[in-house]
Amino acid sequence: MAPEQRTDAAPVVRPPAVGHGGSIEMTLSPPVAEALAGGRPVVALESTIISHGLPRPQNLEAAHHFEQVLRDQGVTPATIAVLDGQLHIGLDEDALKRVATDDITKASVRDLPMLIATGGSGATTVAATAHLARLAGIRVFATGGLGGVHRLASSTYDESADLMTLAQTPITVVSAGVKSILDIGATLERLETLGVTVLGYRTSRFPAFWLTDSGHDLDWRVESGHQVVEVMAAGDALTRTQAVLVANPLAIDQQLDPEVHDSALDAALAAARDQGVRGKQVTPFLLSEMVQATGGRSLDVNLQIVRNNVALAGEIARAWAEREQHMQDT
Ligand code: PSU
Ligand code: MN
Repeated sequence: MAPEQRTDAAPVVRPPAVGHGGSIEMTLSPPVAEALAGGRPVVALESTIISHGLPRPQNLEAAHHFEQVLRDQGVTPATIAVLDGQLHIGLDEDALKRVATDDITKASVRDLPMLIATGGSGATTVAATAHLARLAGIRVFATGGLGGVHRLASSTYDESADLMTLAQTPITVVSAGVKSILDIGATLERLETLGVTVLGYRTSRFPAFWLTDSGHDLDWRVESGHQVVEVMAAGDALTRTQAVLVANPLAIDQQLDPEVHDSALDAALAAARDQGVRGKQVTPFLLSEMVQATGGRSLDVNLQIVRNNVALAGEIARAWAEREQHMQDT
């Protein structure tokens, strides 16, 4: 999938046609196109976290910071979004600003065809970002917390499309587990059913986003980015189509005070219930209630989580690029 270099605009790649819809054009930022063409490490980043997951103006600052963490490691960031019907893999400054300051819609994977068809714009969730990253040939993706099974799912059927997408997308996602706003046990059960490989990074317990330990045991633990890469390669050799989820916990001294966490969470869940919040508003609503209820402390912890995950994803992407290079040389 070699990008066509154009001098007047960002390079565009055309992945192979799927079905009878014709091929789709993606706009790769010049740094992303160059890194992919040169076999250098790239990490995908989602944009919903910028538009809906973090309050303004910290969100734009955070978006810059996450990208810088990768550049400092010699890894190219590819923040993904849909702008005016164009699939953008890697955002320039103007595009990042639009995602952070425009009232852009939250776009999951099912929304992508509509945005393309109508020239619309959307900030991509984990599901949509994973799908597009994969199409662009990116293997590693960092987020804060994956979506999952909501607490009242047995009556609301509210389960994030992130899970189904990970069942269909061979990509490695680094996440601090899933948020305690969700039913963590049910989410782990669904990940098992869906065939997603779950690895604890230097832990045998699934993290709970703001908290280091959800209390749920994991079957597998890895100690290094190189080990994750061995698992990815084995998955490829098996022609698996499911994702690898790397669960990266906060250090215990970085977590939100559990008492502050528990009371804020109770308040946030009660507010969502009382106000009848439904559908794709649920996750952004609960996140912003948590920021309010903790006096901003949950936000600082949230930023630390993403920073940690981005750094680990960078390490994995470097190990992956090294391995690919080695395979080519031998
Ligand atoms: N994790 C965060 N902040 C976020 C999200 C996850 O730390 O904003 C977003 C991600 O984009 C994720 C989405 O894919 O929430 C899940 O939303 P839903 O539950 O509606 O699928
Ligand atoms: Mn939902």
